[in-house]
Amino acid sequence: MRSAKISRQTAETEITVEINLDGSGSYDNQTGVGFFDHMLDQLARHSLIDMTIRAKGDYHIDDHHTVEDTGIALGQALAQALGDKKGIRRYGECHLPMDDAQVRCALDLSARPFLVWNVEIATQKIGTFDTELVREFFTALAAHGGITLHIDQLHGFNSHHIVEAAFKAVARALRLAVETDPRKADAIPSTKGAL
Ligand SMILES: [Mn+2]
Repeated sequence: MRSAKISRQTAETEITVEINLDGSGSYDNQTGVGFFDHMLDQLARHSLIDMTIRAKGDYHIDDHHTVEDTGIALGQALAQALGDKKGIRRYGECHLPMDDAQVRCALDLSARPFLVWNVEIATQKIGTFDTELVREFFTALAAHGGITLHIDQLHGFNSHHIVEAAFKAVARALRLAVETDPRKADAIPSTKGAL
């Protein structure tokens, strides 16, 4: 089983992330930020990566550090669980519709972190959640997971739908990318021989 556990503590947050890439999409995510938990649950469910996350942060300031640092820890866990990346498909993509919203994700588990973010979220808040934190999360995930991550919104007007479609699109793309390619299960998917 390709799994990892990361514990990360700073003056701002205390986070534990446990994942299993070869799971069934079970999840138990408690970050103290309700809408964010809902999104992390989507990420697990639709990637089929088992995910248990516990986070405590400096909520008296705002949710920024908690969301960003969870992205860092989850990225580190992904990189660790992937190891040398032998046998994986490496690339994944998905066009994901959710009612009015459609979001496309294309990603490469390249070890070359890069986020392309063409998403305009209609409102500043979803409930009490600051929508600008979605980009912060994916920036941290790409940087620490070593992911070339492209997220493009094709359309949509409802903020909840747009953000949820983004998380689900990334989840489905991630599922493809981390899965084993049965035609080449014994090799690292790069002409360089390393990723
Ligand atoms: Mn929802």
